[in-house]
Amino acid sequence: MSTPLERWVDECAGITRPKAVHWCDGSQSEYDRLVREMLATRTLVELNQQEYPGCYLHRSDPNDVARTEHLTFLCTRNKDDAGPNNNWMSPPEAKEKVGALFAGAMRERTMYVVPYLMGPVSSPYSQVGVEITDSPYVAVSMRIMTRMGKVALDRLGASDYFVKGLHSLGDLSPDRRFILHFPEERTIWSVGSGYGGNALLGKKCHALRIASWMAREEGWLAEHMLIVGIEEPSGRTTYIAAAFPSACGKTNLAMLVPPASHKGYKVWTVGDDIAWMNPADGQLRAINPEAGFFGVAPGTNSKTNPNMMATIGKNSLFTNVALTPRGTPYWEGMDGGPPPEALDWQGRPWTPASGTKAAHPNSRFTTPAHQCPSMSPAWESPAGVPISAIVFGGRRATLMPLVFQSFNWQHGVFLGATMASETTAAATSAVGVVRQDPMAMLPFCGYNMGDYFGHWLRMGTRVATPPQIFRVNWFRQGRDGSYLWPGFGENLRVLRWIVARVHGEVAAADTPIGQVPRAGDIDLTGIDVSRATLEELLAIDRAGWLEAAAAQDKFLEQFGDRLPREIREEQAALVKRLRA
Ligand code: O2Y
Ligand code: MN
Repeated sequence: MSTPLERWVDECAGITRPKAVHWCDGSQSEYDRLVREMLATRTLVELNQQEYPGCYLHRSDPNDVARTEHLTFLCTRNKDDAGPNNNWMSPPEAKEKVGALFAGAMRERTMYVVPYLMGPVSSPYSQVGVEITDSPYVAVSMRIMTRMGKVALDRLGASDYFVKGLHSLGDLSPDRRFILHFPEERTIWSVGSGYGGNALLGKKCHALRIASWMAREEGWLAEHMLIVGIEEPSGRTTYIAAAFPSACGKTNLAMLVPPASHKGYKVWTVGDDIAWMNPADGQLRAINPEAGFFGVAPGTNSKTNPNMMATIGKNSLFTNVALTPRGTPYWEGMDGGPPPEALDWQGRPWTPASGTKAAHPNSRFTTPAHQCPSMSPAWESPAGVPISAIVFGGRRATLMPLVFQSFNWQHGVFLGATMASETTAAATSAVGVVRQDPMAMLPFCGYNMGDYFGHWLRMGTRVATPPQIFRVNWFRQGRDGSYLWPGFGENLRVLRWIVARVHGEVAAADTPIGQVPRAGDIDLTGIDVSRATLEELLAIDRAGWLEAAAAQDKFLEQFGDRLPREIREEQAALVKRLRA
């Protein structure tokens, strides 16, 4: 008798008509064979194996270089359940329209069946998914990003409870590209893209959009958050989960190296992008559902992220970076400056005088997490790590102080709900525009965000000791446009204040927007930041905040009846405090 998985695979093969079906077991030999096949078809280019053992370059279609939010849809029976934060298509329309694109789509290709586990192997919080894909690049990337193959099949057994992802490259035309989510059926359909968040379905599609829907039904949180442990010289480790919109330095923060002035401190990486947080023993405990990093290459170097540089030196896939004559990868902002000549991300001859970027601004590496020197000993703990603080951050040149704390959980949810950040190149949208991005989940929340805020409010009542909530902003600029705060490793000074607050070891000043550090409580020894600059970083511009509150109001109003009363009350209370 066949299993539900086998029946679904047969059904998909019947529609897509592949020339062969391969069930991935996740073994090294299978990975090596797929790599060899891709080298033969030039889907991969071998990098210098002395300097980058086990590393390869992939060039995606030039029209397929980033997530495409305008082609990403939620397909719920009721349109309001998707909310104004999602594009919506009715399930019957989606199945008819996009089903036609899958018909015969794999005719000349092999269909790879990729069973995967999101989360540590024996964790009760982990989930099984299966991605069917006609892209061997996706199959090998999924082996890096998830626990893939036999381990997932063993966990699934004959159960029908798994997230189903059907992916085909189609013809890679943006006109026939769709990323569809059917949360009521725990199903994902993706066609027309072979890249990143559109095609590696375990990541944004499963671990955020589908999982956030499941989390609301089941009483947990699936969030776009890094997870770190801050170990102090005393040996105490405090775990923090932090949400930042795409390309705000989240991965760098997850792998922060303490500055020389901070002997005895360690920052342990648990995850760099996604946190699943479950109530247990009166706290929220977090797991990282992923097993790898899909990091942005440009700007990564041994100053911004030495741990990542150490991670990507072997067994990694590089996508849309430039290639030097030595066979090594290059991207803007890499150590050592540009090479005199290279092939750019599209394989065209390039020199520093070309006037174009050598690597695509959204070029990436896919690399195994276990290779990262700062990986926490607890990163695969089945029970997860206890979260003491939740941090919401964004990229704001003005207004937003370096750090402040919410008055309580409800106010903290409001701080998350009103997050806004200047956009960057990670998604295909304009760069440098302030965009409201609640909890950094706007592109990833798999349901109506009004309901999502309600779910967050309820979660605070489900645990005896909920995490304390903070806002941070590393990106404040002075009048001359220079950054006021050095960022990177020095952000530990801010995290130390957060840790001290969590343990009740430092006071704060009440202001209309929340609890702000007293300037003397952020340690400035050993850095070139004056007390006056720190005061500027912590100052509250009431008029600016009132303007921002009006923009927030407009954003929140779109959720209509679905916006919880508590969020309206917090908004009104903020304005009242600012006017007082
Ligand atoms: O552009 C893409 O397809 C990838 S976007 C991405 C990748 C890794 C982690 N986060 C993100 C994001 O956009 O948040
Ligand atoms: Mn992300």
